[in-house]
Amino acid sequence: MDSIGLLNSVLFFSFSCTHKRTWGQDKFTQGQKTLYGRAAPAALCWWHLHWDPHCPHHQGTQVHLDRAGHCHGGAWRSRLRLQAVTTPLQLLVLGAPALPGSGQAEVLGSIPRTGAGPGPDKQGKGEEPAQSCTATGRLAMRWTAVPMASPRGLLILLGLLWGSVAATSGLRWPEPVFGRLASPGFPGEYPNLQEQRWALAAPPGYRLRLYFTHFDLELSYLCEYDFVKLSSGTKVLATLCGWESTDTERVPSNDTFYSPGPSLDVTFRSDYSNEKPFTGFEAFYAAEDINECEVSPGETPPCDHHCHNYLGSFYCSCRVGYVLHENKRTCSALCSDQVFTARSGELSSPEYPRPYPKLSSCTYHIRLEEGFSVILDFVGPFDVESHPESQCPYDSLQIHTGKGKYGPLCGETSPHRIETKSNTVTITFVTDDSGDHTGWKMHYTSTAQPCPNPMAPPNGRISPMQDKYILRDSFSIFCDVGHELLHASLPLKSFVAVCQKDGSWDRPVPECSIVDCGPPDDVPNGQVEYITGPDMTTYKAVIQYSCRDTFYTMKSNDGKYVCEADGFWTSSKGENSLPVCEPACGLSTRTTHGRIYGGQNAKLGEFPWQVLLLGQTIGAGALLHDNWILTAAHAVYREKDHAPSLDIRMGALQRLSPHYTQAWAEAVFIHEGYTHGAGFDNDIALIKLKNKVVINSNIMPICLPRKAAESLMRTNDIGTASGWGLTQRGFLARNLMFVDLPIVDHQKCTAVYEKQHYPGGRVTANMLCAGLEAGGKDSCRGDSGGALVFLDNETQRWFVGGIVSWGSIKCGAADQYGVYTKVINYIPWIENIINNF
Ligand SMILES: [Ca+2]
Ligand SMILES: [Ca+2]
Ligand SMILES: [Ca+2]
Repeated sequence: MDSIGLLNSVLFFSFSCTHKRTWGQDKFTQGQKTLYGRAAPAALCWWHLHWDPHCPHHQGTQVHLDRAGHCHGGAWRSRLRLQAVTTPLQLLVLGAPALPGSGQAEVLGSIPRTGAGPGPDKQGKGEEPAQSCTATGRLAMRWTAVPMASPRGLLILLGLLWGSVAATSGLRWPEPVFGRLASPGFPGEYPNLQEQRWALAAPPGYRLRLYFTHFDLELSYLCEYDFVKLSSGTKVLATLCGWESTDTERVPSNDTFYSPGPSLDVTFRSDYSNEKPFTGFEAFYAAEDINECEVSPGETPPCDHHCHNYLGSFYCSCRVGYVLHENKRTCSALCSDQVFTARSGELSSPEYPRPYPKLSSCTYHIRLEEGFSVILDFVGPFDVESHPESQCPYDSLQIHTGKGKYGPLCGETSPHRIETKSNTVTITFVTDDSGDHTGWKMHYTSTAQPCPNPMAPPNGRISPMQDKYILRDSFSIFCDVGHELLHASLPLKSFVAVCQKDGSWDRPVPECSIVDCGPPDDVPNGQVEYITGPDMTTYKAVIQYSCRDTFYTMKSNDGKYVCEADGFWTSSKGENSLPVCEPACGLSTRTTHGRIYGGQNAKLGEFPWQVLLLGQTIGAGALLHDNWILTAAHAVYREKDHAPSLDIRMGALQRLSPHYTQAWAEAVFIHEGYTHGAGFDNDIALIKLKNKVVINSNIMPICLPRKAAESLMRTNDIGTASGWGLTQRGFLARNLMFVDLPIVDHQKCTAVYEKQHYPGGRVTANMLCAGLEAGGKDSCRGDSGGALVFLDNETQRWFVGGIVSWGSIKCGAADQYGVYTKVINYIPWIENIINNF
């Protein structure tokens, strides 16, 4: 299979059919090549061979056409094998295999021999100058694909294919091929004028191994007289003669000979004479598997990736990411439809910079948003198989945009930058089945119309800062501390502008306006002063709250507030809530202390917490804070459902005085443990006022007892009761009266009332008793609900220790005591109501 005549030259083939051109151009350099075409049934197809009759390398070229077919996807897939050899000029068409539905081949021409140029057989072996030839001649071979006669035909074919598979799977081994050859008369002298030929044949995929155990032939120059010739087809493997090797003649000695294919011809010849007797030869042969996967250095391996030998043949497989081409040898890369959407990136031929795969068709899509324009820059070595006179006939790189196309590109010169002016680019890379070239690599970038560089507003900054902003680029504006984004007088939480495809920003730049906390809220009974400047309410402005007069004290903070960056007035404690001006409690102008018999007229400001309740009966209460009244449950029980009818008066000494402060009840809260008419346990109630009363020296709440107050209300400690109740004379007092009373031992008081058998008159732990054993001082009817107050020495404030509740019918009688609701037992109840209503 020497192919001197085609060394370094190129023949071109093309394939066409009546239905459709299915295979473009192909080329053929040397050795053998399998061409593929796919033809629909009944299509008429041609293979065209183009060559140059004046090219010495094409002369003496012989082309073998071999044909087989198999069914694929319902159509016949025809295969033509072309083999170039150097021996006599004719075109051979090998017999078609007798497969059903296979076609017929017809030779329409042959390569003529022209006289020009030396014949290839005259050339020295392997010394052909590197030169390529153009194809101008023309040879056509017609091929008809005949449809199958019936579906049964297909079944027969499949059966045959199955049969061949079965043959290789070990069910039917080929018959062993081996034997012995010897010269006539061996081991005696061989006769003259002998010509004997052995045609040895091995099964397909096997070769023949032959070696000599004895060799003794007449020696002649170039073995012209007697010889043993080993050949395979037209190829002579060895010509042997003599008994030992010389410069020009060869004996087999210990050599083992292998046929290149499954056949080996052994020819023995002797001429008319021998100078002396020669004993001839003895040889042995056997068939053995060809390991197609083992190739000598420099030879092309039969498989692209992995080769797997087996008895009779071999097969190929591919690495991950590749698929075996239908030629069963080539590994095509799985490289179609790769999509790139980033604004820049890199793409390259598969395996770059190692040689790219054969018979592959790669597509790369760069898809960017409209408005972008893709720029392609080739980086690194560029090497795509090319042809000096034809435009990229083998491997080619093509670039398509919506507007145009670039390429095909091939060769070894890196193409220049391509500014596509398009946002979508498709790159196609198609390779044929030969050549080792490293391919290409490109870096793509994108550009778009730039937007004008943004300007930061005063007191604001831009992020990120860029030299240039193009499509999709964005920037934010951040205001300095104490400033906020404002657009068209409306505050913005954040601001991001995006560059659009026409090179404009999608929204205007806002301003950074100083934060304004606005006018501070009013504090009831308080006032505010601007410290920083008149009516200054912007960032860092300071205001100072203060309570209106000495009867109010500020609670929760010192009243200094600053306008912070978040737009809120904030105290030094970090609170946004307003300070509270709470009324002071328990302040009295009273100076008289000590024991006074009977009641005594009170002066203005001595009992500023005293409240007169005029409902269905007369009662009393004590002001708590500036909108609550503490009283006895029995005193307001009848008003609990008609709170608005309760007439509440404060700030007057005279019960009937027209000068008083009027208040109205919003709701009455009776202790849930109180049962009217069934004793006086839990005799406590709260009245919520509709409006807050203004505190002054004549109207001021009483304090609630502190935890430590228990120690101030022990037996014999003095409390003071006040009210307009019945006096010793049996009338309601006109002027507010008060009386100092000592606390009575609780057991003693309990025992007194146990003796009396009052209906429901039982002293409980929620009560305390006060009065003199001798009598004469007491609270009485009409005083109900009034406060029994004690002075807290530590705070110098008065607090409410008891609420006038009940007692003997004969007020002030000896051995009888007034009974008061023990307020300290109800602090949680009071706080719960006041905080929740
Ligand atoms: Ca001879
Ligand atoms: Ca094999
Ligand atoms: Ca190639």
